[in-house]
Amino acid sequence: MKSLVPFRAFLLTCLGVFAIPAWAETHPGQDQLVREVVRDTGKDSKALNALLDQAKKQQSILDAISRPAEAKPWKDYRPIFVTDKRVNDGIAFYRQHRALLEKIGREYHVPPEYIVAIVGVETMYGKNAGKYKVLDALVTLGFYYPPRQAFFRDQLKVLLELPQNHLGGNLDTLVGSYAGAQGWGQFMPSSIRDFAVDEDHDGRIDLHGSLPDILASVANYFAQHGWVEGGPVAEPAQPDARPKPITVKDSTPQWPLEQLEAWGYAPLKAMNPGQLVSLQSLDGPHGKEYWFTFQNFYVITRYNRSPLYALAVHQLAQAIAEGARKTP
Ligand SMILES: [Ca+2]
Repeated sequence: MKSLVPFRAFLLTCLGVFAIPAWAETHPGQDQLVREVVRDTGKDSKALNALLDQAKKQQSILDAISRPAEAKPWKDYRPIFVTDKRVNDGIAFYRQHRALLEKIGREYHVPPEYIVAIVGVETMYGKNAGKYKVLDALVTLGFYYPPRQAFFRDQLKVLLELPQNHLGGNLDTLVGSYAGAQGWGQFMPSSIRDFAVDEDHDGRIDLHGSLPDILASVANYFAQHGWVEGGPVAEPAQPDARPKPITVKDSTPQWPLEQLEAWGYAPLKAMNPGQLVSLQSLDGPHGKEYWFTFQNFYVITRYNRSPLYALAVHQLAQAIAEGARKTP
């Protein structure tokens, strides 16, 4: 018979002791993590252990993180994220919430269509915000996933340290992605701590249930990462017969446009030749695609490091903006 009594409580009952021996921890490294959270926040160790004791390692989470969509080439990635349905739902969402979106856009100096595109790509406008318990996800990846254990352990620590009014629900019932990201914008705990905002001023940050909080938090994330109001995101580049091969380690703009032109990549429209750009070459449906990418593209990659992600968000945003401009 499977006992419902947590393992630690069972041990304590058996042993009749109140000190918690290191070997009694439910997850490897739990005691040390709890000590750090207690040290840094003064939170109660019993309550923290109770939360962690009932969190479960889930093999499905370890499986899910091993097959990210970003491993696909652009020609297969784009059709997953830039679909007619996602565009049309985004246009409808924009029209329905136009006043709120445009107010937030003015306040944070970020175009509303990019805010809409983010919640569209992340969760289909809130419809798929995740089905995993956030605690299970971060316990699984923070304690049982060596390739990125340090990162996820840190996110778990931040989650345990977040004030209750930043969570939009009780910690032990919150759900999110397999990676522990929450809400319509899929914020990791450190992003909730650093960038989420209480836009509706009710004293809580709720990225699950408050549309103003959800949308303004995405806008604030972009603003704090250096979005340039009115600046370009990505523009097609036309290679000449023998363009210089270029490898970029991330999409930080690092060359003046005229340098890339000298290397064999021409813009399709007039742009400031001194403007700093980077270059992406992607495997598109009709062969190689080249893109000049700018500071705002780099900002989108702060949300998700993949250039495919950033280009999908950009193209979805453009399609939504075009549709939303037309009369409903
Ligand atoms: Ca709020």
